[in-house]
Amino acid sequence: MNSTTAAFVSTLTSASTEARGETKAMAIPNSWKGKIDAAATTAWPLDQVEALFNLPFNDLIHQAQSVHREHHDANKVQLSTLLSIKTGGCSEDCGYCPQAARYSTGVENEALMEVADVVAAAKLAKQNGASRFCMGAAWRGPKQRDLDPVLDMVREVKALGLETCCTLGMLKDGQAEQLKSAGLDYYNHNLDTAPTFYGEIVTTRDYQDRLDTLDRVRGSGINVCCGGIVGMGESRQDRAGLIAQLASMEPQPESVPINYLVQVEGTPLYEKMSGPDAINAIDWTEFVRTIAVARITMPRSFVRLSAGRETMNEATQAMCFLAGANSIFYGEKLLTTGNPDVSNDRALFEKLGITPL
Ligand code: SAM
Ligand code: DTB
Ligand code: SF4
Repeated sequence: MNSTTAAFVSTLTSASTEARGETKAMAIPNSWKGKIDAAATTAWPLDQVEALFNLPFNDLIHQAQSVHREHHDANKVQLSTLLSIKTGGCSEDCGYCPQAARYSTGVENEALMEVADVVAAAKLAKQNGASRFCMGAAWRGPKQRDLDPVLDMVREVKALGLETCCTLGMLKDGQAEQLKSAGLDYYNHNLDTAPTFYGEIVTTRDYQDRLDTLDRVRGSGINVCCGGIVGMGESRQDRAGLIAQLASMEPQPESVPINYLVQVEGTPLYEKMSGPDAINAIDWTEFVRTIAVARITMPRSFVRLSAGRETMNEATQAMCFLAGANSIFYGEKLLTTGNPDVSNDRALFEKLGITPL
């Protein structure tokens, strides 16, 4: 972070102290816009991100909406449709994931889909109004024999006039370049949570593995889609740690999915968050805060209100849009779990005067 941005954030820090009643009411600097611009290319230390989280809710949302309007059309939301092209049976131990082979979640394993079936699903997504089609595979990472048919899928989906996205796990040297040549626009690979909490959620690969794949994606010229999950029992400091990592990437990710944990029976996190020894999941204000802090710290990124919308009411989703979310997963299914009906999303957009990008 450069000195101008640091000065601005230090205003926020003192404002949040003031808001706790220690001094006067918060004053929002008139000249903050230029300073926020600087944030797009500078690091965000953890304490400065925490300071944003600690702001009074109304101040935080006001700032997030102001940043949002500076960089985006406030009434447009981008629509991405997901398809699980290879389902279940995954070797990894991600504590949230219904597709890990080691958990009994009821997900049926399915081999890699035929290219023609993927293209048919993409056509339908386009007809329904999606502009991006995201193909997800339950792999630790693709072997070359897995990647070859995926390259065909990317080529054919791209030819339909859709933006293409893949999430296939960790990439080895040269794989991102092959995806780029096939026409891949975005690669999704999430940091999931803060480095300090990551070991509680996943042990079969580490944070550096995630960062290495993200470097390969960036190096190939593919746009980076990288975010995380909240509501996994992490602290506010961990949520700030995730956002600080994302916002400090140079350049920042073009797309930032913020997922609210979908609690799937059989996963360790279901037991932790819903079982007899349940700890409290975060409430809606904390989720909206996470979206707002992502928006302020990553002003140009598309912030996606991702998994978990099925358990959110319309008012919470509307607050997320107000806080700067400008992308959603659109279609009745995420990968293996549900998502709001297209007709419900259309009705919500109508009520809010939002149109698809
Ligand atoms: N296997 C690849 C990987 O892990 O990168 C790609 C697919 S994986 C399912 C994509 C992302 O979905 C994960 O990184 C995680 O952030 C998100 N995800 C998986 N299960 C979830 C759940 N139950 N709730 C919210 N997000 C979830
Ligand atoms: C992302 O951040 N969320 C999506 C997408 N990237 C691949 C996946 C959500 C998965 C939710 C659980 C499921 O449906 O299996
Ligand atoms: Fe496998 Fe990805 Fe699920 Fe982890 S999140 S278990 S890597 S499918």
